[in-house]
Amino acid sequence: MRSAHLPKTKLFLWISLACAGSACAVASAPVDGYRVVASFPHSSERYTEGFFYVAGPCYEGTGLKGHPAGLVGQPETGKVLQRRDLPGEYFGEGIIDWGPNLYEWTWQSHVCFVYDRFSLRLIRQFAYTGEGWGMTRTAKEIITSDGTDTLRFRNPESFEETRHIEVHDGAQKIDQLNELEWVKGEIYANVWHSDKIARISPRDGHVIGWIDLAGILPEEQKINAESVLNGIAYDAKRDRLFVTGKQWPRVFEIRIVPRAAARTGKTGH
Ligand SMILES: [Ca+2]
Repeated sequence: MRSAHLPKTKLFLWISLACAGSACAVASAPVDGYRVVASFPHSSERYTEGFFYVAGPCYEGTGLKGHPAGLVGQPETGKVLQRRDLPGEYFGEGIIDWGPNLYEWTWQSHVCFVYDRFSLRLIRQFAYTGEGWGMTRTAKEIITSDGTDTLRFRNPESFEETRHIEVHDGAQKIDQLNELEWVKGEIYANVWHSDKIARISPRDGHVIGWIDLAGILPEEQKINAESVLNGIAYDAKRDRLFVTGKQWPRVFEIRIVPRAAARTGKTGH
């Protein structure tokens, strides 16, 4: 175990960094920091539950009953270009594109809506069991979270589960996995009520590393205790990584850097 060889002071730091909401664990995976390279406006009205970027616009799914919607936005200005409100009884959650379509699922209603991505016209809907939390996709599959340590891979044509993985850092289960993003062959998942993003192997669910985003949004800019990190979007074409949170006033473009570089201001490579 890597931490067994660390001095006591470093071991304490290691344990502290590993505490992510209820998923407090002795981490065996390394912890990186971040550098903000740009930031953009984001409406603090939006209770972000799903977030992704594709060829120009960014897409956002928002929750809270009475305000749930699928939004098409302009990343640089935060301006909403199109929106599709969900009926008031639904709580919107994760969102992805699939070909010409847009999928948006719901927290406890067991309904995934499928829209035409360009007109936001409703095309069909899927039913599923369990809760809906985060959603992302690979070239062939949908990946979903449900607040546990389990990530499910789904057939995009049927929404049926094809396999699942259980996320763990060493022997410790990592649960409360929420918004997701597929980044260069890894699954990024932010852990609910924490500043941590886990980088997860899609093969066996082991945590490859952590990104600690502590301090990215000043505490005084958080509306309440639920105003937490919950949005990861990746622009694969330009290798840009964006994060935001529930009712956060900004979207941050970040670069992952070693923690030492994050503290000293040196970006390194
Ligand atoms: Ca995402």
